[in-house]
Amino acid sequence: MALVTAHEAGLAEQIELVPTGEFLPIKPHKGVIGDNPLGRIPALALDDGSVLYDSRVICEYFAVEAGSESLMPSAGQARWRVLTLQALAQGLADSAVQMRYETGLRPADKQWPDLIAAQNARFTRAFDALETAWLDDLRSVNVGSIATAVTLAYMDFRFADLDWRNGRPGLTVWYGSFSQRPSMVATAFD
Ligand SMILES: N[C@@H](CCC(=O)N[C@@H](CS)C(=O)NCC(=O)O)C(=O)O
Repeated sequence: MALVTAHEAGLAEQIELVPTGEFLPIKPHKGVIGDNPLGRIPALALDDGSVLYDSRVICEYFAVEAGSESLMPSAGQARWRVLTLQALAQGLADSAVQMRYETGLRPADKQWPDLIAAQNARFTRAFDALETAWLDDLRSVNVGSIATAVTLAYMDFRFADLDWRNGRPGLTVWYGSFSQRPSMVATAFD
């Protein structure tokens, strides 16, 4: 999300990416912990020595640095719609990352089926909300639509079997187009 926003803001070339290598919650990364006590990425170290963390904060920073009112509206109804869409997509992404740890990392005999079922139900509700309530908002390129596209890309990357496109034609067409943006192509999961 941060990198796509950086590209859309025209700031990508000013960012130096620092590879972390293997990145697991049970093995906190020493370098990242020094920058973010939560031990999570993304974290953005600024030239003045300060560090920003959490995608939402970094995305807003890029939008403000670029002076882009469209990427992150500064006031009014437009701002609340963008922030709420971003929160929906970010909440979905955070749950998906947790689900990845639960199903991909935790030993099978320690997994909790009720939690997995509840997370899957949450994914379904969020995909349905995007299809029924947010398609108009998704037409603009802003931190909310970017968060949505990146989260759907993550779903394709890690949870393709969930088949989020099934029964959601509007979201499918929207993502098919948005994912072709140079910012998305340049930062695609591999
Ligand atoms: N809401 C946070 C979530 C960040 C997040 O969960 N990042 C993952 C990247 S895969 C992470 O750092 N996981 C390691 C951990 O949770 O210890 C954000 O968007 O910045």
